[in-house]
Amino acid sequence: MHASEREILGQELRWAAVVAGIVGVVMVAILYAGLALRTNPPSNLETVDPKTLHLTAEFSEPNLGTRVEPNGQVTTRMVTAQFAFVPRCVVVPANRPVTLRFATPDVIHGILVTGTNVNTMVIPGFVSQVHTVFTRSGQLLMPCHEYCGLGHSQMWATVNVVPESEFKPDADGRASCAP
Ligand SMILES: [Cu+2]
Repeated sequence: MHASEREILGQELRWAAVVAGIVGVVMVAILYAGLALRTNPPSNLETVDPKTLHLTAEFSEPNLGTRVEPNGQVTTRMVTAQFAFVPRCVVVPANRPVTLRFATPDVIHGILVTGTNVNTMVIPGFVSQVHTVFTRSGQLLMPCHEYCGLGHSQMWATVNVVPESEFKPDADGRASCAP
């Protein structure tokens, strides 16, 4: 038995309506996530003004790089910008908790450290924070993995993981890569 042209057309229109409904639900979910929940890094909800972050506070140039806080906590701060990391190399101790903090003055970047579980987006307006322990020492590559413009492929930094015995912060608690 053959379906008539009219019956086929009716079935096609019903399926088109189902597909349009699915697309509509997905669009509503995207708009809700973008507008009501806001976009933020997965780690924490800490805001920073991208226009002034390099001028005064935590992410000003003298504060960048690795620093051992008075309580012994190791914190590494970097600015991720088009198209470089500042500083380009950071030194961290192996087998010790390290907190990495990133901020960007321009567009969305992403960072990962090869061979580790460090992987986060860096979104303008937010501080991205990662806690980790680097278990093997050596020079690890840290590329930008979120396309950020024409110089994206040139955007990478080095994480120099050194054994605890070679990690020697200065009197202010700062440690930097050897010149
Ligand atoms: Cu980038």
